[in-house]
Amino acid sequence: MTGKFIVIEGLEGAGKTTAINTVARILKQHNINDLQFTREPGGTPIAEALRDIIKNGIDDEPLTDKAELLMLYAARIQLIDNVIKPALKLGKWVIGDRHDLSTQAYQGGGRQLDKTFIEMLKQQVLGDFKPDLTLYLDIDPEVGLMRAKSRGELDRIEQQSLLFFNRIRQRYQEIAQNDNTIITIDAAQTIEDVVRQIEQVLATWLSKQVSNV
Ligand code: Z5A
Repeated sequence: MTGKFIVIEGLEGAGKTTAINTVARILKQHNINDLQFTREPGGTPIAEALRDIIKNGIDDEPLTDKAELLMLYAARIQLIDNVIKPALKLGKWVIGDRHDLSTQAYQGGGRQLDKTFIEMLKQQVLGDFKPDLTLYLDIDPEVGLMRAKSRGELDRIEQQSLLFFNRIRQRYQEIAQNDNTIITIDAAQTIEDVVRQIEQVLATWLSKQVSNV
């Protein structure tokens, strides 16, 4: 099998860290050991510098929604061209903590940036590149934010209103319903049940990949 790109998505506090560890463990059980982990925004020195600006801003200068969007795509293409595509070419499997679906949900749904503008940018920057599988961890924002808060200070994006996060969730759900490469996981379950659901979903998906070879 050649390398595949699997992405974990969801609101803050959805449990992406546990999901990433679960996916890695299952892949290893299937003798897929050559793994590359990525996170977005970030994952290269330039993309990490952009992540810092996106998450924390600089001084009191307001970061406009469009500038945020452009920085996200700049960081993404640095990561795709310099890390993800070379890894896939070498036959590695890439496990991504967020990818373009986050932009559709946060900047499209949350910030309500123009859909056509985002689509045009996506097409120009990413072309046909997309994950082979996305696991979307669906969580009520109130529950997710409570979990995230228990870890400490909230960043620039986490300080937005609940309405903002409800719009993000709605956009995630709409896109997931219409894309069969996205599988929704109920992240409100106990960690043990989330892990079990991911194990089942991934085992089924992997068996289909093997039979497609
Ligand atoms: N962003 C964007 O706007 N547009 C984009 O295109 C991209 C990103 C790519 C990245 O920040 C920010 O950038 C993010 C979206 C935006 N901002 N916000 N807000 P980040 O990487 O720092 O944050 P994150 O991706 O949201 O990560 P997170 O907050 O760490 O979420 P998580 O990884 O899902 O959380 P976790 O660490 O796995 O779990 C949180 C806690 O909950 C932890 O203590 C767990 O033990 C607990 N937990 C997890 N699952 C459960 C269950 N099932 N029950 C009970 N407790 C649980």
